[in-house]
Amino acid sequence: MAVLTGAGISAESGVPTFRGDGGLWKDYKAEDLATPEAFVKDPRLVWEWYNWRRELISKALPNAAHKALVQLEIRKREYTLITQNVDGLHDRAGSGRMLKLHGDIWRMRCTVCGANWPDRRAPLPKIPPHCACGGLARPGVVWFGEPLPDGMMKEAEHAAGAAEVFLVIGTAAVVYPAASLVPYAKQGGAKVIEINTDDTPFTNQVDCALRGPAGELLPRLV
Ligand code: BV8
Ligand code: ZN
Repeated sequence: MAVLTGAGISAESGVPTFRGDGGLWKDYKAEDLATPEAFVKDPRLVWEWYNWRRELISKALPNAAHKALVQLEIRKREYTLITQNVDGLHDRAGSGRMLKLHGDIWRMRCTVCGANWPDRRAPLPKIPPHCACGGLARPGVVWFGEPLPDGMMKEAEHAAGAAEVFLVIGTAAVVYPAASLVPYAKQGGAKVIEINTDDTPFTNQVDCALRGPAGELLPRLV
């Protein structure tokens, strides 16, 4: 079994989704801020956004959907969680092995020496933060236009391709290459079940589209 989650699974924890109503921040769109160009142009603005998100996420709790996946992991020998989320709520719910396709908002990376470390302070005492070497630090996430961490997609494709059941939860399935895991699982012979409050480009291709909030539907499904 393999599971792909997106921002929608954290919506009921109070974390705004990317493309939903809460997805905007001040008058910026996520796509305009989550890019290397935006960071080079104005690291302080990008860090203001991440600082705001870190603070908001630090007050959020994993919801029943995150917890239902932990139950699934305990029960299923073959289980891989693949997440596009950077909020760390799967970790806090108790999920074990997971593939974080887009990185982790609670990690930082130095733009000079490449050091990579965890930092859970919310809010940050000073933005933009710096590395011990003095270099400018960036959030440990994958921005638009950046490649996913080495080997991550290969592992995710292996899990999706081998899965008998592939759950797609709370993702608009518009960001690539993550979204390509849905047709990939289908081609591998998986039964694909989508849990979403709305339609997605794959709704008419999945075996079962459950319409509603993950916090309600996933515990019942599990
Ligand atoms: C890459 C980390 C190549 C940052 C994120 C044109 C121009 C430029 C680029 C492209 C282009 N066309 C395609 C691309 C590629 C681009 C892309 O896909 N763009 C999209 C927008 C078209 N992809 C990339 O750039 C990727 N890299 O391709 O590199 C490369 C290769 C080699 C060398 C160099 C380069 C990198 C993509 C990663 C971007 N980083 N996040 C951060 O978070 O700060 S993506 C971001 O979107 C988040 O990770 C988020 O999870 C992800 C996907 O969004 P969703 O999770 O689906 O969330 P969304 O808000 O959209 O939807 C929420 C869903 O939940 C909805 O369906 C809603 O109905 C549902 N929902 C709401 N509430 C509930 C619910 N469901 C259930 N229950 C509820 N309660
Ligand atoms: Zn450094």
